[in-house]
Amino acid sequence: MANLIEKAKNYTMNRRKFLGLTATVTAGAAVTLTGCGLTSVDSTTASAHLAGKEGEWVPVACWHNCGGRCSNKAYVVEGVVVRQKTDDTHQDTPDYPQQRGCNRGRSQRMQVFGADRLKYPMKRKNWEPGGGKKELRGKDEWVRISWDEAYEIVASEINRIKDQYGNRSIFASNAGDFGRVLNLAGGYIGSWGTSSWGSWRWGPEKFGMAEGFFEQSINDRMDLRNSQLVVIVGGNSSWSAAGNPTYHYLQAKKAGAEFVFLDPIYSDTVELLDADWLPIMPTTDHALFLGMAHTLLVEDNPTTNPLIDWDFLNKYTVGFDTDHMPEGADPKENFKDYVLGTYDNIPKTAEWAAELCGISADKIRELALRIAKTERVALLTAWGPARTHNSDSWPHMFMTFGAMTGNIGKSGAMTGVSCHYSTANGGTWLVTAGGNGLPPVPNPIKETINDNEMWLAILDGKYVAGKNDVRDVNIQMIYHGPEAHLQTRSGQTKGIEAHRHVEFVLSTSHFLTTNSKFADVVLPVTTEWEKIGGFGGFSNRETLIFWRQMTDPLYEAKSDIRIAYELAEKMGLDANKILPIDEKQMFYNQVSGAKVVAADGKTMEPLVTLTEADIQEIGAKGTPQQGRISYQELKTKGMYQVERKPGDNLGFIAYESFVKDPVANPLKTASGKLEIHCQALVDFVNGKGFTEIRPIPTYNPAQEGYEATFKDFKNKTKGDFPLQVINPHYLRRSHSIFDNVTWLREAWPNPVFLAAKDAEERGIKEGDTVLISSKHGKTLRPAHVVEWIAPGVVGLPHGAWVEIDEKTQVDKAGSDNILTGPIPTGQGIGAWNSTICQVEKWDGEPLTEDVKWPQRIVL
Ligand SMILES: Nc1nc2c(c(=O)[nH]1)N[C@H]1C(S)=C(S)[C@@H](COP(=O)(O)OP(=O)(O)OC[C@H]3O[C@@H](n4cnc5c(=O)[nH]c(N)nc54)[C@H](O)[C@@H]3O)O[C@H]1N2
Ligand SMILES: Nc1nc2c(c(=O)[nH]1)N[C@H]1C(S)=C(S)[C@@H](COP(=O)(O)OP(=O)(O)OC[C@H]3O[C@@H](n4cnc5c(=O)[nH]c(N)nc54)[C@H](O)[C@@H]3O)O[C@H]1N2
Ligand code: SF4
Ligand SMILES: [Mo]
Repeated sequence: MANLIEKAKNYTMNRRKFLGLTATVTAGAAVTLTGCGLTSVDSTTASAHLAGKEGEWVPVACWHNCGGRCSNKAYVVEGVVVRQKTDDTHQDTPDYPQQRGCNRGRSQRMQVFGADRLKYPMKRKNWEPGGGKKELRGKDEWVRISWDEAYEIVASEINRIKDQYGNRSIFASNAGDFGRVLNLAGGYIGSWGTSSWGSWRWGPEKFGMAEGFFEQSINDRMDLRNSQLVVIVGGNSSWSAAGNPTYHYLQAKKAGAEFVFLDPIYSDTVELLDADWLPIMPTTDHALFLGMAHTLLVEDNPTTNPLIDWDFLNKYTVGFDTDHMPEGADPKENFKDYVLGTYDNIPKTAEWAAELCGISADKIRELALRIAKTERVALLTAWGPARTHNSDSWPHMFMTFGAMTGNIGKSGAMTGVSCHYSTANGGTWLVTAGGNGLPPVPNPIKETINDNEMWLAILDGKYVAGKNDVRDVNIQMIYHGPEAHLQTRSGQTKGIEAHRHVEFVLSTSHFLTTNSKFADVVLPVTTEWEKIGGFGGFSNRETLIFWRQMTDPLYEAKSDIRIAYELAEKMGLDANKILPIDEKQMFYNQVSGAKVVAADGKTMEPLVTLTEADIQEIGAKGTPQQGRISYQELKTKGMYQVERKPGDNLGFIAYESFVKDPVANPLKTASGKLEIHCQALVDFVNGKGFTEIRPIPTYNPAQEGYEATFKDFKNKTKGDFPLQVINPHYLRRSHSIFDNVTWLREAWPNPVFLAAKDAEERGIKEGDTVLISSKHGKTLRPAHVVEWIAPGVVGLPHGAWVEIDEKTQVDKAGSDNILTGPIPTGQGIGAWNSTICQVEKWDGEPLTEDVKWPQRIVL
């Protein structure tokens, strides 16, 4: 081992050798070494040394917001991760499937021990108090500093800025644990947004949808097998819901369900399920559903051709027609008359919808009738279609159509969100982790700025705080914590400008991410592999993943909360408020507070058996308890999964109690019913102060949606930005995370997906470097010319780290948010899938594959 450590230490000596190491990593053969603050050694040396030696499988964290949550284990020999594996704790069956990881999780060691990990605190070379050549942010050199100097700089800048401009001049869009010290120091302005959910975030609870939360809007996976038809509006689980969801869909298929997808992409999921595909133009689903509603209204005859579930509408909803209006509402403002065009003279016919959405009127009618004539339909949607401007009424429309067709609250019939961790498996949690017991440190400042407006607010000095409430603001410090918002929020071009505008930018980070690249001071933080242990959140309802520490903190990295604590001490604040209990106790609280569903299928009881010896081993205070799994077994297995069987009492039917007895179990709306006319939704959305909606689900075209690609929509003349660009969540990354991992760069190149027709019209061939331009920015990518995306739609995978070329000022990395605009609408939706663009052949230097680009190794 001594030789191995020596060799690795030498590698850390200089940058060139580090780059050499990176090449080894790229070749895919490196192992990782821990315990002495080192990164990688070449595989021959390591293998020779470690061959035949016994190690241990350690359950390790895979903690990203990736839509999955899987078992991940590292085989550790003498502190070296030799290989990784995933769930093999039980046989894999459709009813009781393994929780297997994806290729990102299996590459996790290349991230944790990457040669590009930040090793020391550092400052920008030209930084000076107050800024110092602020325009160099993003391109300056870095200088190593001690933790002491780092705390000194951060403390004095926070104090200087708050003395000079007040605490309202400090901005953090997700401060995480560091927020505790900012709060102790008087607080900061935060941000808000609908992020993942688009218009599903808050609006739907106003009209009665999604009892509890979105995961309770659909039935569970076992019940999905009772559906005869599954209609999925924008959803590609095989890319964006890793783990078992696609497998669950497959079980429904095997049980006899037919599948239809409305999606601009003929995805791997559509192909796997041998589904019917309707290539809809992004941002137009609402129009298509109105066309279907119109079809049903004009063709329905309760005796000869029953297509609408009038009983359901009459008993469970208000606002569908004049006879069923909520108290005090204008009777003209009903859904039926809107669809028929009674007052606006625009019947929302299938032909009207076809113009707007790109699906023919015949196909729209056919789908409407197919749904209406099938007894048990699952109407499912992921969030992609809702991450569009002005989509605030879209969930309302979707629910209304579900109600019209009676697909709510019954076995095999459901209408709701199938996305992220609850894709194809809705319901309440059957197993949960305990809280860590850390009391909050409240932020004295209650103001927050919408994500879409934050960069503009920094540049222009004002923001919208609500209807008729525009406020002045003077942001002079930005803090970046566990988020990648300069990369993942709209309007990145403005974001970069904003970062060069303020007096101080601080970032805590694992790598020189976009946030950190544009900062003045960067502090290295530990990954979960270096922390004490815990549970993975956002799993599926049946599974709880447990992980434990596998290495001491690497280099000089510290956790955010430790940094907050030490900074508070430096600033003379009451640091004990930051960490009133220690990290071991926080870990213990999560374990002892974990719960699992009892035999009755309802009550939750303790999950983990803890003995006196276990409590001592953890080093916490507590009392022994009896649970379902021993602490020692949990430490080895790394997970607990509730075993499911068809017909067990652990299933879930969304809205079941409401549908059984709407009087005894009303929804949380003013009327207690599903509100197709919903004043609360109007008050909420219009109250945000951006745009306005009506109480019934009317179609509101997106800024930068399909219609905006035309100069003259009537004559179908295209404008300067004739294409729509959407951002599929991509297998290489979890958002921006993993983009720097060379194994994944090699496995998943990062092209732009172009429809063959669009490519041909532009003389673009497979592999050509193309320039993608929007109103807001420009980026380059190699073209991948495909038949599986609707002509007119461009697929730019989400999350690549921006890389502005100094000569051309064009991004080379395919950063999605270089193209998006900072435009808040409605409830402040992150409206990434409503962006219009042009694509052309690039006549500059062609791109090289990004797997060959140098890693961002600093110091
Ligand atoms: N154009 C476009 N933009 C989008 C989307 C889109 O489809 N298109 N999708 C949106 C969606 S759905 C989402 S959820 C968001 C995601 O937006 P973000 O949450 O901003 O994205 P992540 O890349 O997950 O960023 C997490 C960051 O936290 C860092 N991190 C992890 N752990 C720690 C820690 O302990 N301490 C510190 N200090 N840092 C840590 C990671 O390294 C990473 O840089 O992106 C949104 N942005
Ligand atoms: N690999 C990977 N998986 C992830 C993530 C990741 O970054 N990488 N992120 C996770 C997170 S936080 C989230 S929120 C989820 C997001 O999960 P989703 O919202 O499901 O993900 P997307 O890939 O953005 O979109 C899904 C589908 O919607 C389609 N679509 C886009 N716009 C429209 C539209 O206007 N109408 C219709 N009908 N379809 C449209 C796209 O073509 C795509 O097939 O993914 C999670 N899973
Ligand atoms: S799906 Fe997510 S949690 Fe599972 S292995 Fe992949 S990255 Fe890790
Ligand atoms: Mo998300």
